[in-house]
Amino acid sequence: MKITDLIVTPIAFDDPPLLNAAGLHAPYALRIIIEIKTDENISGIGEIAGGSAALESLNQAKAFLIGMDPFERNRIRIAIEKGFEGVKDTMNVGYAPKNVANRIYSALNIALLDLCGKAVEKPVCDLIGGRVRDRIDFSAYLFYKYEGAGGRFGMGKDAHDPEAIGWHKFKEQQFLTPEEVVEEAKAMCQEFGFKSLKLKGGVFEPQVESDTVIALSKAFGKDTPIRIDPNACWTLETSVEYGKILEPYLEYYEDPCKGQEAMAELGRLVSIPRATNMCTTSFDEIPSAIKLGSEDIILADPHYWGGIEATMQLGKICAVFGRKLSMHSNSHLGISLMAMAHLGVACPEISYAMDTHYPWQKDEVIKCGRLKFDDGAIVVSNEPGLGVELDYDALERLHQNYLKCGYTERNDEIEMQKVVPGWTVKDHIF
Ligand code: GKR
Ligand code: MG
Repeated sequence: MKITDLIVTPIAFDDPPLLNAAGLHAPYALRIIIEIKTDENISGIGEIAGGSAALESLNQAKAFLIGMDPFERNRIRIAIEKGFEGVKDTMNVGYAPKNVANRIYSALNIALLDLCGKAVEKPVCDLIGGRVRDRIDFSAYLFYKYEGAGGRFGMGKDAHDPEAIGWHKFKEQQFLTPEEVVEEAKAMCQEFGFKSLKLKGGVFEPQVESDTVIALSKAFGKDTPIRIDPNACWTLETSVEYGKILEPYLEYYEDPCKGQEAMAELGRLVSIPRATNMCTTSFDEIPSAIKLGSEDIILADPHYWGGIEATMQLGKICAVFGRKLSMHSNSHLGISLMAMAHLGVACPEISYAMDTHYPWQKDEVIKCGRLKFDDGAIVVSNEPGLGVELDYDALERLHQNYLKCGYTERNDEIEMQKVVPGWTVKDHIF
């Protein structure tokens, strides 16, 4: 079998006004859908974060793929690594891998595994060693949020989708206080069955966010695991102060402060497990992470660590060096959810409910429409590949969204400045 084409399609889908340490989500989230085609009429699909650098690099990657056998994933990876050697990733977020090759190969690896699975009629989890479980739990990803639906309905009181029902209607409300976040958590858990909670912090004064964690714990009880992620905008001192307060409530403390040194020092002063998707984000950073002791849990992500197979290897490395493994996420659709789920059922080292932004989205790009959570988990079937197919009409609609929406990069800081003039990430330190 030979690869004949790589089709790269940028898309934009509705994203509600969620708040984080970098600012505010724009009304549209950007992703790129790829499809690798072969001379045997079998193709594989993948999905990664959007932006012009990734778009350009994926289009360049085509040259390294054409004519290759999709089963030769190691050769393809080496060709991509050589082809993009030294090219820095310009993605505008702190947790992005430092080089383009890693992110581009991540997307290709997911699509190649989907393709190979479809060719041999096996699910992706079987190609990476086989499943160790049939279902993988996800956690409720809670955000402080302005009122509105995102997309063409935008933000604010008049920005509601008249057709939204159930959870989608509820999620258009504002969630800004501890009490409102408890309501959000209850509604999300009721709809999807999640049993763990993650609060995206780094938005308000730490006292408000600490009160929110405590309110969640009171509402859900001590047996519900809770995490907070201020995305490194708390100083070490603040992280220690609130770490001590939150010790009895947290399952893990995700990136409160910035950098491996500060996270290591935090570990000496506070006894909650520390997790990261910011200070240790690639294999290159593991030696210093181990030397310093900067985290207890690495939040893996097959979109950043070099794909599904590389993330399996990360699991083994984590086990050797006494790290645990959980999962990071970004605004995404069903192809990514299934890539994460196949990894989740196959990787023995993943021992926490994984993050997903999926409940915040409404659009889909796959034929079966929105994927369903079964009591908080995704059940991985024996369907070949990732088990999902591209819906070309939906792809075209979301591509048109991309062309019309006027966004080509994610920039939460600029979005926030539209609401709070002069707001900067640099000054947003607690
Ligand atoms: O979507 O606002 C967001 C998150 O803050 C995302 O950008 C982060 O990558 O989910 C993330 C995390 O740091 O865990
Ligand atoms: Mg995080």
